[in-house]
Amino acid sequence: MTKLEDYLEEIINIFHQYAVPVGDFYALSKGELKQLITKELANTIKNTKHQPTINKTFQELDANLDGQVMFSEFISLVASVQETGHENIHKH
Ligand SMILES: [Ca+2]
Ligand SMILES: [Zn+2]
Repeated sequence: MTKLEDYLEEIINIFHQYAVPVGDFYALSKGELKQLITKELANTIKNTKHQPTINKTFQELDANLDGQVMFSEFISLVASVQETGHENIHKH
């Protein structure tokens, strides 16, 4: 596999480490999302002890409002973190 393919698979693996099965798919509860962000995005998303920040992030990700964050919703967090990271590279 290429570096990019490895990276894409790793995002799935990390999601599965924190998500739990919900019917036919996996999803994150708010607590599980908080765990994932706290442990895996420790250098990127600060303030994870601030519950309103977690609540807001969860609400923004839960596009279909079912109270869970499924993989397709989770990757919008990955995309926005990367977008910020990319912008920072161009800031001097
Ligand atoms: Ca959802
Ligand atoms: Zn660029």
